[in-house]
Amino acid sequence: MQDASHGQQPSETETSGTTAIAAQDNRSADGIRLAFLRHMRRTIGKPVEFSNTLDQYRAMAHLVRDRVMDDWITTVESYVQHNVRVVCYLSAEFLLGPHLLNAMLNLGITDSAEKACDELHYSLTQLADEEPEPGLGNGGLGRLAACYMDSMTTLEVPAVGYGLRYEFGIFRQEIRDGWQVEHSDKWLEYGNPWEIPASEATQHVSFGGHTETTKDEKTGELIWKWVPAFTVKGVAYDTPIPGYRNKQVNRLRLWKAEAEDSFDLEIFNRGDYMGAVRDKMESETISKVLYPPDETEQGKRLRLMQQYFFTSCSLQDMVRLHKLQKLPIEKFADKWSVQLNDTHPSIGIAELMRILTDEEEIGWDEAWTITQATFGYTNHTLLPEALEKWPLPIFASLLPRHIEIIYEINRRFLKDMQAKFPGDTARWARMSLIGEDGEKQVRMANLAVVGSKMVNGVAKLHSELLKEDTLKDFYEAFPNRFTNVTNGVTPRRWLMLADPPLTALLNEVLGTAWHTDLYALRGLEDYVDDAGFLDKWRKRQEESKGRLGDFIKRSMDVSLNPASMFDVQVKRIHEYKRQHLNALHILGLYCRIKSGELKDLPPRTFLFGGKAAPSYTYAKLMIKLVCTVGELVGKDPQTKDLLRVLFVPDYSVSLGQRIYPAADLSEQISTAGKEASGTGCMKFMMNGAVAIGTLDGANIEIREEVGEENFFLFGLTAPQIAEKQKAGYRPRDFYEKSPLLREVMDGLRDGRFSNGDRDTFAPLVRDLLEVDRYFVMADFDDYARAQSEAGKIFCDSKKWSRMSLLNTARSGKFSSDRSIREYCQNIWKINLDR
Ligand code: 26V
Repeated sequence: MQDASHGQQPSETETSGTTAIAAQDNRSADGIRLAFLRHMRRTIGKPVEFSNTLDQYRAMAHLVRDRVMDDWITTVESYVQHNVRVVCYLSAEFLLGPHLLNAMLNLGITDSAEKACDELHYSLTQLADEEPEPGLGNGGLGRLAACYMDSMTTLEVPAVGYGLRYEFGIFRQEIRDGWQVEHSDKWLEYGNPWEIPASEATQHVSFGGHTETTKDEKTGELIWKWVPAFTVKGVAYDTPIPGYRNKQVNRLRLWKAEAEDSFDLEIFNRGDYMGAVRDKMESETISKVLYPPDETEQGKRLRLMQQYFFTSCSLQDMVRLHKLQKLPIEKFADKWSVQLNDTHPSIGIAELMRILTDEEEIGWDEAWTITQATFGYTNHTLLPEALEKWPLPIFASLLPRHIEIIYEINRRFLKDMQAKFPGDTARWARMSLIGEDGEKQVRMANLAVVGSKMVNGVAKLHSELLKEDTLKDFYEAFPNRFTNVTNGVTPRRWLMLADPPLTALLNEVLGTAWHTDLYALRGLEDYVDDAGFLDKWRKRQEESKGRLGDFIKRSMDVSLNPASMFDVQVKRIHEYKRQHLNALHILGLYCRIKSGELKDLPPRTFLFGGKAAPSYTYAKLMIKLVCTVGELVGKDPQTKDLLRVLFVPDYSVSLGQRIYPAADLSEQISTAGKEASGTGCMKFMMNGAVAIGTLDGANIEIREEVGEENFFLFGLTAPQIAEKQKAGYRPRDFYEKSPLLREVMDGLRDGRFSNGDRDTFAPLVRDLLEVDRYFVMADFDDYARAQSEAGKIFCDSKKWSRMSLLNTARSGKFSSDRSIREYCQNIWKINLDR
C-alpha cells in the first residue's frame, strides 16, 4: 500500500477551523491535500491507506463543499443586507449532473486538486467517476433548469431553485437483447455530500378534507376556512450552486416529504405494528420517485400531490423569509419573481391566492394583482397530449379550497372575456380554466397564462406557434403578455468540463473572456482560412473521438474507428424526435451497399443514446430497431467496416459530457413544429459538430447564426406539415414513389433485416405506412439526400474542419447566460448593471 499521505498529518492550523487557513492556502494543492486527509479521517473515518475510490471521492467532495460553503455564507449575507429581488425558479425537475468537477471548475481549483491527487497517487478523474449522478429530471426541461441555475449564479442574479428531492431519480437503463430494461436509481444509497438539511425551513402541507365559511361579525364578509384531512411535512435540503469564479453561491432547495409524526407510539402500543408506520410510508411516497412524462391514470393523483407539495412548500418558504425580513406582505411581488418551469408548479397561482386571501386576509383584488405580478410562465411543449389537465374529481378531493379559488378566478376572468369578445361562446369555452368536453378538467396551461404577467416559449418558432395556435385565444386577449426567450446551455459544463483540450486550445488563441461571454468565440473566425490551425482543429477532434472510443471499449467492449464520421443522436426516445427515421436511413445505406450501388462510402459510426418512458411501447420498439440495425450491419462482412451502429445505454448528463465533444454530425431531425426548442443541438454546436436537421425549434436559430452553408437542412417545414395534415396525409404515397424507401420498408416487413422475424417490427411498419403522425415517410428521401451531402463533405477534411470551427465560433447566442440576461430584462425586470 502506498503511503499516500507522505507521512504528513493534518497540521494544527488546518484542523482548528477554516478561519485559521489563509484563503490562498485553502485553494492551493497543499491546502487541498491536507483537507483531503483531514476529511478522510474525520468524515469518512478511515486510515487513508485503507480507503477505496468511493471513500476518496467522498473526502474530496467534502473538502470542495467546505470551500463552496465559505462563499455561500458571504452571498447570503450580501443578499440580506441589500434586500435584493429574488428569482424563484420552480421546477419539478433539476437535472444537475455530477457536482465535483463542476464545483472545482467554478471555484478555479481543478489544477490544485489534480496536483494534490498526483501527490497522493490518485487519479482525479477516476475518483470523480465514483460520483452517482443526481438524475432528478427526464430530459431537456430538467437540464435547462440546471443550466439556468448555473447562469443565474454566474450573472449574480439572486436566485433560489425550488423542487422535489426525489429518493429515486430517472431509472437506470440497461439494454438486454436490444430491449430497454429499467432499474431503480439509488442515488442516495451512500449519502449525498452536496446537500445540507435546512431545519429552519420545514413546512407543512395540507391535503383533502372540506371547506367551511363563516361570517365576519364586524364586516359581515364571508371568511373561508379549509379543514384538511391530513398534513404532510416538507423538509428542505439545500444544495449550493456555485457561480463561475465570482464567489457567488445560490441555493437549490429541494423538498422531501415526511409524515408529521413518523411513528405513532399509541398505535404501536396497541399492537398494530404496521399501522404505526403506515402514515409515514404514505407521506413519504410523495417525494419517492420522479415521474416519467407518460404517467398513467393511477399515477395522476400522486403526481398532483407532488406538484402541490413542492409548490406550497416553496411559496410558504418565500412568505416566511419575507416576514423574517419584516417586509409588508403587500410588497410580496416586489421581492419575489416566481418563474413556472412548465405547468407543473402552476397550482402555485391558486396557492398564493389562498395564502394571501385566507391567511393574510388581503382582499381578492389586491391579492390577484400581487399574484399576477409575481408569476411568469414558461411553456415547453406544443404537443396537445403533453398539456396538463387534471380530472376535476381528483383535483377537488385533494385540493377542495383551491378548486373554489380556481372557480372564482375563472368566473372573473370569463366575465372579462365576455366583455372583450361579446357573443363568442366557443371562445369562452376554449379559454375557460375548466374544460367541459367529456369529463370536467382543470386546465393548468390556462391557469398559468391567466395568473402570470408574462408567458414565454423557448425558441422563436415555438413562441410564434404558441401565439398562432396553442394559446391563440389568450394571445388575442393579452398580446403584450407573450414573449420569447430562446433556450441556452451553460458553456462551463458543456464546453469547459466536457472538453478540456478544446478549452485549452480556445484559451490559447482567444484568452479566457469567452468563459462568461460566449460571443467572444467569434474571434475564432480569424482562423477559418488558416490551414495550420484547421489541421490542429481536426487533430483535436480525432483525439476527442479517441477518448470516447476508449470509454466505449472499456464499458461496452466495442472498438470504434476514430477516422470514421461520428454521427450522433442522443436525446429522449420519442416518435416526434424520429430516431426511426435515422435507423431507416441506415437501412437504406445497407441496401445500397449490398446492391453494389454504393462503393466509396466514407466509414460512419452511428451512435444513439436516450431513454424511453417505461410505458411507451412504441419508443421501446424504436430502440429495438436501432439495435437490430446495429447487429445487421455489424455482422455483414460487406458493411461491417463501413457502417457501425451502436446504442449506448443509460444516457445521462455525464455520458453527454463524453459524447458531445466527439461528435462530427449532430442529428436534429424532429418533425418541424414539434420540438419546442431542443438544447442538445446547442451542446453539439459549441463542441464543433455540424448539424443535420429540420426547420424546427432552435435549429432555425442555429442555422441563422452559423449560416445555411454550414448546416445540412432537409425536410418539410412546419407550415407544409400543417398543410399536409389538413389535406389528408397519405404516407403510402411516399412509399410508392421512392424505390429506396420501398426496399427498406418491404425488407423490414419481410424480416430481411431481422433473421426472418416478421413480427417484431410489424406494428411499426403498419403505423408508418398507414398513420405516420410524424411524417417519417414524407421526409425520408430528402433526409437521405442531406445525409449523402454530409458524407461527401466529410471526405474533404479541410472543408469539414472549417464548418466545424464555424459552428463553435458562432455558438455564442446559445449560452444560457444570454437566455438569463433576456429573462432578467424582459420578464423579471432585474437590472444586471447594478
Ligand atoms: C411530455 C409528454 C407527456 C405526454 C406524452 C408526450 C410528451 C412529450 C413530451 C413531454 C415533455 C414536455 C416538457 C418538456 O420536457 N419539454 C422540453 O423542454 C425543453 C426545454 O425547454 C425543450 O428544449 C424541448 O424541446 C422540450 O421538448
